[in-house]
Amino acid sequence: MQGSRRLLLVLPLFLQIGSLEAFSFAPVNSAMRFGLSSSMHQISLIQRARLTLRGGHGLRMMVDGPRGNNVLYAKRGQHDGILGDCPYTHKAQMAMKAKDLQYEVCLVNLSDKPKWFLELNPKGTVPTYVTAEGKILTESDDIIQWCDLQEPKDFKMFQRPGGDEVWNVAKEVFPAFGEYMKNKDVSRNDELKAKLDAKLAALDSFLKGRNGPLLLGEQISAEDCKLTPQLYHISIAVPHYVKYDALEKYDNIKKYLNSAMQTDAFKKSAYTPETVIWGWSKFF
Ligand SMILES: N[C@@H](CCC(=O)N[C@@H](CS)C(=O)NCC(=O)O)C(=O)O
Repeated sequence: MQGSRRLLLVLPLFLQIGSLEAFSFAPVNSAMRFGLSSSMHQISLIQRARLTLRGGHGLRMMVDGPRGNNVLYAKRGQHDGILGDCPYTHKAQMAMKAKDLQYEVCLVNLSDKPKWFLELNPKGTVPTYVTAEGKILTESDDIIQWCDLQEPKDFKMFQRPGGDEVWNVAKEVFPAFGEYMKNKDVSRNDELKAKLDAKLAALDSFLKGRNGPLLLGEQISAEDCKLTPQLYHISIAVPHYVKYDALEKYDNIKKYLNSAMQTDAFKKSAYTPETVIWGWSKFF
């Protein structure tokens, strides 16, 4: 551990971090459908200070003290110690987990950004990753490119053949979803719903007949890291808030999402469906 202002505690096995109890809520239907475990957040999550210690798991904890190298700064969720909903952080973490990289996660309250975080990344965005060498990466694409330079170097995620072609179609989906979800003008609802449906239809027909199970075959690509967290949001937030299963008729998308969600990279980097719902609650 670097950084004199940080204190790392290795908790004995009989201690428990009280807020881990918050991880044990029941997964909602969509998560169960995709085999997502609500306990996955216990993996490699570094707890910030202010937690109550009550007995249990042998976890390492970073007591309030930001900064240091090999730390990924991510959005804090609905409680202390809960990873927040951010598809860009999820994208970066999927790539890091796909490469089996070890690092710490530090959760940042984006509603009340600490001064030290703004000094670290004046844009105030997550993911922010400080590499082991102290290089500060503030864009998820840069983090994926950095992952490509790590061992095993022959496993590349960025700019694989076919990636641009997939992304040309896939990139249209999330903005259409966001526009539909954030819309306050009731008279535009049908139009925006139809627009999202058209983008999903285009993606579904693009995926039809392709060799899977992932977008570019067996190995995770940068496009999987981008698209899976986005489809994950759509699969949860639309049925929850709009009572409409946007993916229902799109078997190729569902098949793809199911495969992507079964990867270790996804499971080790995902936040729970409840956190997705919490994240979108400010628009409803
Ligand atoms: N282009 C950035 C986008 C990152 C981004 O927009 N992250 C959101 C959270 S999902 C954020 O930090 N927003 C700032 C805020 O909420 O104040 C990337 O790909 O890393």
